[in-house]
Amino acid sequence: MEFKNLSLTQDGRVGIIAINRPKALNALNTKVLLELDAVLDELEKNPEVYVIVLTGEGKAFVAGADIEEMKDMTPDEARKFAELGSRVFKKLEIINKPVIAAVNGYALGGGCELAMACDIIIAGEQAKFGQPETGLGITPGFGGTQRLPRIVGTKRAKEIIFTGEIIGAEEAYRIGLVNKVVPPNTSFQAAIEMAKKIASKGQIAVRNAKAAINRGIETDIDGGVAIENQLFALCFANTDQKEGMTAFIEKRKADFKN
Ligand code: CO8
Repeated sequence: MEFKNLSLTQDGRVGIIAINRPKALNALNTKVLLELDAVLDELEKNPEVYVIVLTGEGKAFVAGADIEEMKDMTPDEARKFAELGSRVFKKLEIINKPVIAAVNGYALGGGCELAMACDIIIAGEQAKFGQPETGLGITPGFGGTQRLPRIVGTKRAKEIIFTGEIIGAEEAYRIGLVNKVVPPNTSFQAAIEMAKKIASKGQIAVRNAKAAINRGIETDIDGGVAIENQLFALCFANTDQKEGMTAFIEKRKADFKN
């Protein structure tokens, strides 16, 4: 598929999605969401891509859902828009490859929600995060009221959402919203480096670990451990496990094929 609002490129085993509406600070409208939906399908099926990096062109990661498009929506249209975004973000969250968000600027509203649906967030020092929706007379609509408290706890999430406060990268790191803060304009490079490190590991193991964490966190500890046991056992059904352990015994670097 040809994309107009984002680009898809590849660096080795890393698939790179860059949302490309810089004049509107990469605001998410229906077209962007549909392209994101399609690009994720493409990446999920592409056996050459092991890890995905998601970023935004220009000075913003994503400054939110498109206010222009939402302004005159009826409640029914707003629900459909919220459901579209939520479905695409869920696809991103559960896609069978790790996704790293490289956030160099604004990640606000739907942009913060998009970053939170990724597995890992790397922020440049000048990155800004927040859920300013209450200032627009709406609640977050792409999962912010659900993912933010799961990541930073209900007290901090309520404060951020109720006040609409915008926080910097260091504060986002302090509360556990981002994994790493790097110097300005280096988040993309740092994300690629981390992606390549992940791509050098056994990919069945990486994917099973992602599924175990995502599925387990939504259940109790016994259910979660049962999910882990199953996915752990499945690792023994492919050659990566044999290669990884044989390489250890033979004191050489593993050469994973999957
Ligand atoms: N939607 C549409 N256009 C936007 C958005 C946006 N979210 N953000 C920025 N833009 C546009 C601006 O209108 C402007 O366009 P133009 O040049 O044509 O005037 C251009 O991008 C550049 O923006 P600014 O001139 O404002 O740039 P500044 O550097 O001065 O300010 C800010 C940057 C602080 C990021 C500012 O643009 C801003 O506050 N943006 C809005 C942030 C926001 O409120 N985001 C939340 C949106 S709501 C949301 O995401 C809800 C998600 C769930 C939806 C569920 C649907 C029902």
